[in-house]
Amino acid sequence: MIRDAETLQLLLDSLARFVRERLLPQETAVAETDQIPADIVRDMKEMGLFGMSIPEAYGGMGLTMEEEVMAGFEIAYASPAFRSLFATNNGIGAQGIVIDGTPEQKQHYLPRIATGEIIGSFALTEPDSGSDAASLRTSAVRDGDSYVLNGTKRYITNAPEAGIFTVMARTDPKSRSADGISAFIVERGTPGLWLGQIEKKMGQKGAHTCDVIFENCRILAANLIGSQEGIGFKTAMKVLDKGRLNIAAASVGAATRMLGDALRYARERKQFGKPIGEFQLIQAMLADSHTEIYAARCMVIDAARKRDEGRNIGTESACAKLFASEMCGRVADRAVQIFGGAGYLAEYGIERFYRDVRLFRIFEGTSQIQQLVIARNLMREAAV
Ligand code: COS
Repeated sequence: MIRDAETLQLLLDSLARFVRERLLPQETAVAETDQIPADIVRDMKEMGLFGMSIPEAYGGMGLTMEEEVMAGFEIAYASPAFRSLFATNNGIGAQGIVIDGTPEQKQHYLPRIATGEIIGSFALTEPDSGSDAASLRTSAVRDGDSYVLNGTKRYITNAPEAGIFTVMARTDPKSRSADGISAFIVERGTPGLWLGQIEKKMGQKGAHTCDVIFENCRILAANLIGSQEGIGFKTAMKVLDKGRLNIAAASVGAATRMLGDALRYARERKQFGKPIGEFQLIQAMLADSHTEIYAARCMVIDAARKRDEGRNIGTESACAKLFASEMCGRVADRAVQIFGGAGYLAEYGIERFYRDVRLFRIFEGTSQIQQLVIARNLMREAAV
């Protein structure tokens, strides 16, 4: 749902300008230093990018899902590491509170998330629990007015920067399934909360990931999301339904960028006496990429509109994430192919995108998990 087309266009134009004037010139430096410059972070905060999906009542922009994915298309034109810094505040690192938090939890945390004063991070995955998220073992034991957490979370995006973590932990030790899981807000600096080393990754340099370790980490019972035990897995799944749409939008934005770069190269690079873009085999790669980006874009917008209508979009967001992230991988591969030898060199930047976007097919649920979600939902619907 677009509330006011003119206002949205102003936002999209300012994002496009910010991307081209401020982010693109810094891409190489970010990849080399593994850091986003402080002045860019400051500008992101001033533009409100940390609070795009936080309700206006808590100081955010309160974008609808449709507006947010359109903003996502623009932002993801730059290296994914830039969006990653504020993506968790708009997505998985804050939505647990937005969707299921108590009024007090929202009031306490969301305003600071909206401004970027604190970074939110989402801690679901563990060393032995990834796709099978309901098998997680981190425990939270009630002790008076507190819970005591023990366990390790792995591959946690933005954990090194995070001010708060949404942590899924098992409150019912007798249960091995989803209904024994609860979600908590844990603040950085809580005694017993440790961070591991920043991981070396294939790509997305500038975006950081590490383990989050809880050793008798005592938190207030008031930080149980929704003030209710046993609903944490569902909270996590609802958060991921939205997060997967954000990744789908990022895939569309990154693919658009790579196609743009490949098209420019195909017009400039001459072989056999003419630009390679005039050869039909190159044209086929350009055309297929454009077609698939268009399809993914339509799918993401349709799913976003359905979410704005209040519909359950578990299937649609899985479809969008599956199709858009796989599409992005194909576009990355074709873009490298069109660049030829230059595509393999760091200097041209396209190999960096090729590595960066590989993550889209993995995080917030692998492509195989999206297939499983879609097929299971189809089977369930067919059975009623
Ligand atoms: N919204 C609301 N509730 C949901 C839901 C959703 N999208 N998906 C599942 N649930 C509910 C189910 O309805 C069920 O509740 P009931 O028992 O009351 O019916 C409960 O959650 C358990 O669901 P389910 O039985 O489907 O859980 P499974 O363990 O079989 O598997 C998958 C669920 C595999 C889909 C889940 O574990 C998953 O998404 N895994 C991937 C995790 C992931 O994306 N990790 C990335 C890390 S975060 S970057």
